[in-house]
Formats: sequence, structure tokens, C-alpha cells
Amino acid sequence: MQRTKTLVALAAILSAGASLTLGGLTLAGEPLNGGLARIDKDGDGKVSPAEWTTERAGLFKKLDADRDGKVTLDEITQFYLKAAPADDPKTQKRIDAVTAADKDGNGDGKVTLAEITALADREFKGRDKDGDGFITGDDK
Ligand SMILES: [Ca+2]
Ligand SMILES: [Ca+2]
Ligand SMILES: [Ca+2]
Repeated sequence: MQRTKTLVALAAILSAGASLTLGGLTLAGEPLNGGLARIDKDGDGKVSPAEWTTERAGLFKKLDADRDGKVTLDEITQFYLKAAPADDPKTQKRIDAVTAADKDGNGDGKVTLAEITALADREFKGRDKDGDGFITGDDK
């Protein structure tokens, strides 16, 4: 009977979404939030550096409306205004996030794929709080 009780308790812990580590093997961690789950293409519950960079490169392509390989503030603004109005605080945050790539690059007012990739690298390292090389729900 003791064994049955233990299994019931284990099932309760797992269904609560808690992280349970047995001998270094993590059975279940915090799930990824919506935005990160979308980036997690292979669905393993972790965002790898490759998945992160691929997402950023995909965003760059969408932003570069005239496909000249550079994203201007105008292109960024037009893109995000389709998602939310100008007075939505999210709009300015999204615009700032992309223009930060230019400030970290050569500051010519245009963002290149190289600049956005370099920024993505640093963002990834900043979000991988426990430094295990992946962004997971446990990185808070
Ligand atoms: Ca993944
Ligand atoms: Ca462009
Ligand atoms: Ca991590």
C-alpha cells in the first residue's frame, strides 16, 4: 500500500507542474510561456540558441518591407502599427527592442541582419538566467 500512496503523491506533484528532480534527472519543469513556446519549434520545452536566432532572422525578414537588407525605423513602425495602435505601450517597446540593435551596431538608423543577430545573442544570454544554454520556464 505504501507504494501506491507514493505514486499518487508523485502524480499530484507532476500534475501541479512542479519541477521534480530525481538523481539529477528533471522530470518536469515550468512550461514555457506563450511567446517562448511559439519559438520552441521542436517542442522540447526549451528554446535553443538556434531556435532563438531563427526566430529573430524571421522577424527581420518580415520587418524589411522593401527587402533591401536593412530595416529602417519607418519599416519597423509600419510593421508594429499593424499589430497594435501607436499609443499602445507594447508598440513602443517592440520598436525600441529592434532599434536597440542599431544602437549596439553602427547607429546609422538602419538595422541589418548582422546587427539583429548580434543583439539576439546577447538577449539569449541575458534570458538564460541559470546559464544552462537554453531558455526554459525555469529561467526567471
Ligand atoms: Ca526547442
Ligand atoms: Ca528595408
Ligand atoms: Ca536556461
